[in-house]
Amino acid sequence: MKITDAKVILTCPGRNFVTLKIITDQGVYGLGDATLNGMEKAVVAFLESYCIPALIGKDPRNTEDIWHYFYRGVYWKRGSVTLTAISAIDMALWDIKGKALNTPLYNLIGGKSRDRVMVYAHANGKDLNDTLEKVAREKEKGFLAIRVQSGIPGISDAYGVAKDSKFYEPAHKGLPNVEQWDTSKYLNYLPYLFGKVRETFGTDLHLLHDAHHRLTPVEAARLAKELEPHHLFWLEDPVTGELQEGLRLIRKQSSTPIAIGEVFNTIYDYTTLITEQLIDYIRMPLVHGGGITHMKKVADFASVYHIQTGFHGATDLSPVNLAAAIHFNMAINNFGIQEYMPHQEIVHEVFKINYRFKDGFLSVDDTPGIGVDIDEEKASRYPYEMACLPVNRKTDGTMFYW
Ligand code: CS2
Ligand code: MG
Repeated sequence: MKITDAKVILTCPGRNFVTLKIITDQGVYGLGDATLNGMEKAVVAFLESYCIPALIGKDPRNTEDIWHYFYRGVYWKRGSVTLTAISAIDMALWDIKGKALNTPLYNLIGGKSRDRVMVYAHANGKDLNDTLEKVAREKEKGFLAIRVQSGIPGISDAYGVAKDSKFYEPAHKGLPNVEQWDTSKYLNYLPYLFGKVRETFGTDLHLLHDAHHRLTPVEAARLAKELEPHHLFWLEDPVTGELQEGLRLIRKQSSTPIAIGEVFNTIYDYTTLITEQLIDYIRMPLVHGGGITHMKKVADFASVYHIQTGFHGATDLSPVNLAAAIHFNMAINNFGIQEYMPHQEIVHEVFKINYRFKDGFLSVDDTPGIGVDIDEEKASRYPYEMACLPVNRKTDGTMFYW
């Protein structure tokens, strides 16, 4: 079997998505998600200028060798752009493998450890009452786990809250918007917010929160400790991941579970965090974490340290990634939870999906491979529109983490 062609499909049905399509001499093709929110064209350039020419003629079944060709073989290693391209290639090759063997992807990863995967929704309110209403709405839909984000009194643009009541999408057309941050106001408000959520919804509902990389280790330790009585499912990205040892302080101070790594791209970002058991969930998704080939190694390594998966699944990761993630999560033993922000209906004009939501879980059908297809004609109707993620400044004007 040989790769005869490959192309990148860049489309913008409501937001930009990058999809790699790899075509073989036996008429079978595979799809891989190559979307990197706000940096889409950098991935397109790497795929088109280097990866695609290098793929032609290779046997698509050789997933392990091809992964290393593009990881070990590329001198300038690691980083989100390189690994998103490698992830897309890997996803597409596994899609081809499943189609060629006429079996769904989960069967190639380990078969079924479960029939469906628990997911969590997003409740983003502009203030306390709006947040409680949004939690109630997601609970009504059947979600058993809900990420709670709220506007913070005194902060004009808190992370995770839509400007108006429409769909939350952080990337905006054109150059970055400037958002505002005040750690002290945030830290003073969060315990109160979660106390009210627990008071209103009781203790069975799984609650999650994303600090979005914005605390120092000692601030994160304070927050994790003060949230302990509310038994969060996890506190996400409490600190930026560059300083892995920064998580030691949080671990010493609190039993609140920690999830980190949606911006990570290889196992090397996790070595201290995993071997010192500083975290409880790995967030690194297939689309940015090296695809199935690499993420299986990461998940197996993490399982030795009682760490589970908790893949990133925001709307800026495409349906191809989400379907592949469901297959992966169905197969591995140490699955934790899957983020699920449903894409806007317009996205499903372009991507034909094979997964469905029921009673708080997602499941896929037995279509061979990943099971998602893309309608290239429809995709061509939504041309790319430059959009950037915001930047973030403290109230004194200091540039900070977004
Ligand atoms: C967030 C994301 O879903 C999450 O946990 O961190 O919404 C993140 O802000 C976006 O994916 C960035 O593009
Ligand atoms: Mg996050």
